[in-house]
Amino acid sequence: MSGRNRVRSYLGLGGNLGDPQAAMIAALGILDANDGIAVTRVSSLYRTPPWGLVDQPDFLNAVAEIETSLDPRQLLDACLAAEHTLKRVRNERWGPRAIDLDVLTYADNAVHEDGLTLPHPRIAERAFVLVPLLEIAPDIAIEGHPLAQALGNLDVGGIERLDLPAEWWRNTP
Ligand code: A4P
Ligand code: MG
Repeated sequence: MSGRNRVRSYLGLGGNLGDPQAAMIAALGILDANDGIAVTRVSSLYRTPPWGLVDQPDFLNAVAEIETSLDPRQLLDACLAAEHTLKRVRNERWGPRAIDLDVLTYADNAVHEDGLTLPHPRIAERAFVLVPLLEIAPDIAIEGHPLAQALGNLDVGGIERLDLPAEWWRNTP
């Protein structure tokens, strides 16, 4: 990726069907192989109670920091293509899935377009996003509001950090 126009962005990863850890490793490998994306850091992996539709298995969640030369729409499309490659079955809203990739932030950009909202509108409501995000970006703010403050309003009960090697997400050849 060229050094010009590199933008820092954070991606949320989640899944609760099949082997979500393997699906996340594969998804990060697909994204990092994109000429316009470099995965620079990934949080620990967390086991999290289901949010929204609660009668489903626990999720695994993580957050990745990337640098990208793609524009926001191209980045979303790359995430959707990676999900598709990993054969995510799209059915119920908030229902079970093998891999879900959300674009959380794209520098400080605010985007309100058909099919793309940035920053992701529900970051501050979701401990399963905030806990891994604050692990790798403790000072991150949205529209001037530090996200660390939002965590105080959320229930983090049941969220468990998995004891894995720091580079758990690297694709082994
Ligand atoms: N879309 C718009 N903005 C964005 C963005 N910033 N990033 C559009 C990603 N997508 C964005 O997404 C539907 C459409 O949203 C996309 O095609 C894109 O055009 P989706 O992922 O198919 O929809 P969804 O997942 O069914 O709904 P939603 O509201 O995105 O749900 P989430 O946020 O994905 O939540 N509990 C735990 N513990 N952990 C989880 O990971 N995940 C969900 C799903 C529910 N409960 C969970 C977890
Ligand atoms: Mg989603």
